[in-house]
Amino acid sequence: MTKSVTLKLISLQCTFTDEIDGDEVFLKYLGKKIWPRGLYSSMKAGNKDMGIELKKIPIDEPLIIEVWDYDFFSKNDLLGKFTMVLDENHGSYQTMMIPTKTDDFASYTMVWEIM
Ligand SMILES: [Ca+2]
Ligand SMILES: [Ca+2]
Repeated sequence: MTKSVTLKLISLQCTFTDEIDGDEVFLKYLGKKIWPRGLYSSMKAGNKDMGIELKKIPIDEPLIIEVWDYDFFSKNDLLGKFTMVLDENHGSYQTMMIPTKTDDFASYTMVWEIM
């Protein structure tokens, strides 16, 4: 039987945005938007609290969360992905986003916890 854990996504930290005037960020897991509740969260350099729980996440494969930028007049951009390797140890972790394009400016880090 596959073991699973509960994950808490604590905050999203932005060091550099993709767009000069800030990004309109939303996160997807398994093709579904998981954050924020609205269309997007406006991000500039700084932190945003997330406070979401993902339950029964299997630990036998990496958890991949996509970081998207909402665009009003063009297709939304996939800025990058968080790839989180899970185990059964409780604790806090930080994961840096792997950008979609290597020449991309955008830099995001997620703080999360295995409960
Ligand atoms: Ca964009
Ligand atoms: Ca945008």
